[in-house]
Order: sequence, then structure tokens, then C-alpha cells
Amino acid sequence: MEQTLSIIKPDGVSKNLVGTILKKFEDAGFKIANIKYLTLDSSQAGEFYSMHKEQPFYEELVNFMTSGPCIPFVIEGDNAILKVREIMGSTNPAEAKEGTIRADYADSIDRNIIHGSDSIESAKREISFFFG
Ligand code: 3AN
Repeated sequence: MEQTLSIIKPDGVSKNLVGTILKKFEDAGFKIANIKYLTLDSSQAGEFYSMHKEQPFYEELVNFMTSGPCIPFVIEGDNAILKVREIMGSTNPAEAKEGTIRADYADSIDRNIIHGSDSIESAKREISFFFG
């Protein structure tokens, strides 16, 4: 049993995809183990994405993530970290497999609907970032 942290980003919330996205994970056999609705401020978004501080897209990423409410949630189940990333699809929706959340709903690499932890260490850090 594994836990991972996902976020329905501001574009997912504004496009009314909350139910659709949660259902995809439930239909795949996962439990939603915790959930919040909040708007990040710049210092929180900057801290969450601190590993990307030197990237050219960092400022736009922080602006986007603070542009409206988002929904961080914990997904629990077998091999959750990897499987959630498969269900999400590639970071760049243009490269994401058909039927994945990003292929079906994301507009671009910098507005890609959903986040999912990429390792056991990230999942631990990100779950405690939002849920203590
Ligand atoms: P993922 O969310 O698929 O794990 P990361 O961790 O590499 O991808 O990137 C974090 C976030 O930064 C992405 N979800 C996306 O919003 C943004 N991002 C990543 N790469 C780029 C890029 N080349 N241009 C613009 N935004 C990007």
C-alpha cells in the first residue's frame, strides 16, 4: 500500500473537472485518503516547487498555481505513485497517451490540470506540505 499526493490545479478546478478527475482514480481502485480546497499564496507555491527555482518556467508556474483555488488530495493504493502518473499522462499534454487526464483535458505543458508526486521521497514531502 502506497500514498501519493496529487493536486487538481487551478485550470482543473475552473474547467469543472474535479468530479471527473476524482472518479478516474476511484474507478482505478484507489482511495481518496485526504483532500482540501485552498488557494496557494506565492510563498507556498514557491516552496512547493522549490526544486524548479532555477527553471525558466518557475515564475509562470508560481503565477499559475496561485491564480485560483486548487485541490490537493492524497491517493492511496498499490503502486499509487507510478500508477497515478500513468493515469495523469506526460507533463506535456501533446506527448500524453490517449485517455490520460492531460491528453484529454490539458491545454499546454504549463497548464496541465494535475500534479502527482514523482517518487516516494516527494510523496512524503508533499503530503506533509499540505496535510502535516
Ligand atoms: P510533473 O508535474 O509531470 O511531475 P515536473 O515536476 O517536471 O512535471 O514539472 C512541474 C510543473 O512545472 C509541471 N506540472 C508544469 O506545470 C511545469 N513545467 C514543467 N516543465 C515545463 C516546461 N518546460 N515549460 C513550462 N512549464 C513546465
